[in-house]
Amino acid sequence: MELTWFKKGTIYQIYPRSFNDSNDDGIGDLRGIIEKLDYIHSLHIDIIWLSPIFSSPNDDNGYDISDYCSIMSEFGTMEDFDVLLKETHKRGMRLILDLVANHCSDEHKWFEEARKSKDNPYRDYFHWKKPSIDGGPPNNWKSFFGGSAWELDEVSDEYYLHLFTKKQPDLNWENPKVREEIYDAMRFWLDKGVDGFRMDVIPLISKPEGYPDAPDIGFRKIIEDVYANGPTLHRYLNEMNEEVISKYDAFSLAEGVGINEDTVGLYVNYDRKELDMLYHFDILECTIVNGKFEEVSPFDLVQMKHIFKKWRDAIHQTGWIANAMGNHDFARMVSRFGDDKKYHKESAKMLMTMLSTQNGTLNIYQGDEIGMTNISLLNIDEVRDIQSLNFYKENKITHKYTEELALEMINKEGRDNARTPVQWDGDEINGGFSKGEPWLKANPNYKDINVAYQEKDPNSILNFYRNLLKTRKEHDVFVHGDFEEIEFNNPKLYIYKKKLGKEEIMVMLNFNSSEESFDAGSNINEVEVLVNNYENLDVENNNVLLKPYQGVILDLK
Ligand code: TEU
Ligand code: CA
Repeated sequence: MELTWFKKGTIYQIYPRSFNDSNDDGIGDLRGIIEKLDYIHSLHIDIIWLSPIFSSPNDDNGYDISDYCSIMSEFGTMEDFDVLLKETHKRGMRLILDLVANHCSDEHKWFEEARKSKDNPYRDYFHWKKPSIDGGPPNNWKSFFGGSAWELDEVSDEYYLHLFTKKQPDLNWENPKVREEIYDAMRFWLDKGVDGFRMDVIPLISKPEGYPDAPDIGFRKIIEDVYANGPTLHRYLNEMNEEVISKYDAFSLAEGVGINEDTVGLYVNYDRKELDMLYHFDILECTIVNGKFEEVSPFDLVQMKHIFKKWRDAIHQTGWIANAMGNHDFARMVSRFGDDKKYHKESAKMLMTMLSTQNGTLNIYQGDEIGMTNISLLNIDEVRDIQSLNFYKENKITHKYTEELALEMINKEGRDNARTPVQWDGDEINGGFSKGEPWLKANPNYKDINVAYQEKDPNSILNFYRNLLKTRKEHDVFVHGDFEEIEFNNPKLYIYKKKLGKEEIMVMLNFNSSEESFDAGSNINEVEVLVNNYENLDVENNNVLLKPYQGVILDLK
């Protein structure tokens, strides 16, 4: 297997709205990103992924696109984009865009036309159905963001499908014209020199024939069995690859919603020529039992080890995946999987030590490199995320939870946690993100957690990430290799050895806030320490004593 640039590369995800605001209107923008390219480069990042930057009424912050070939006015101009691309390439980095092709905005020309009449030439770009006998929606499908997935269009007395908000009508991929439109948009950006796409909810593009009711199996299973993995999906992914992606030096990174270890191969196995990689939801959702704002389970390390192992085995030597512990849709990784108070620094470093030694392409989300944490929004007026707002509204009707509890759940799981402005400087207003009023408030802890302070501190999370990512570049065994698990059922420690040709490393991670010891099995006193989030490693004979949240990588060869 060849370790191509996109396999070995580290991806840094930017959520442009929250990254850096160059003109102080409170919204991050492309010029703001350009200002920070040297910073990103200094992290040893290879690939930048931009969340959607296309024209959009921003019902879902750009995941509702009204024109696939123009830039959202708040973010800047096409000229800004061209500069951004050029400057990214100049630094030896690549740039990928977020292709939202399952749905578009209801303000896209296609939908505005389609809703005019039943015989409009664009009608068949979307999914339309007559009401059920009682006049209600055609089936029982629920939207990801609450309520029915169907919206009645008064003009034609037909419903259209929207798996997300009603301002995000699903595109009908069975229509060859739709596919051609999307492929043309992809070519437009690839011809400019873009290096690939992250593909939003791509497993959902093919709908089950006849739109059957979903069985009562819980939302997560419904996604897998009903919404995702549709009958024509793989034909289209193959077509997209053949007609577009494969013609360029570019790659596809799919959002693996609704995919499990049994189906992943159908998407990413090399011989199928569909997608280059995907990131799955099992780690991101491992504390979310069925869906957001329902049941939450405590973080369980052994379960997480099983997940990593399961996915590793599923694509072993046949395909490729990417690994992420955070993105713009989930609460902050250090708050979820580590300790964002007493052991903030230690746990943030340890978690990335783990992620960077899992097989696959490494995905990092903006702000995690300084250990940004969840925020406590004080009341519902401070909440911006449509998913959280819809949950709150729905709860006002159902009264399932008290209003206090609903807000608490939003603060724990809501997407705004990951979307607060990046904390550049502790001495500047809004953490240096903007001098204007930010669209979502900055986390007040920017005074302690910020890039400027961490630049000066050699032991900061930021400088640790730099060293870790640089080390990863020098050792392919971080990126892939054969695993040997040690003490697999230990609920506090995650220990493994990895081997690739002549390279061999040992990774030792303590997920606990107390010291933990284990028997290393052989003498590791003499070996080189590649990475360590503490100054020392405590070894006596074969016995290793790991400090709270200590993470160490040893070079065994
Ligand atoms: O996310 C798809 C998705 O499955 C999310 O709805 C996810 O389940 C949820 O946020 C977790 O509770 C993608 C984008 O990443 C997201 O930002 C968009 O809102 C969504 O698609 C619609 O485009
Ligand atoms: Ca701005």
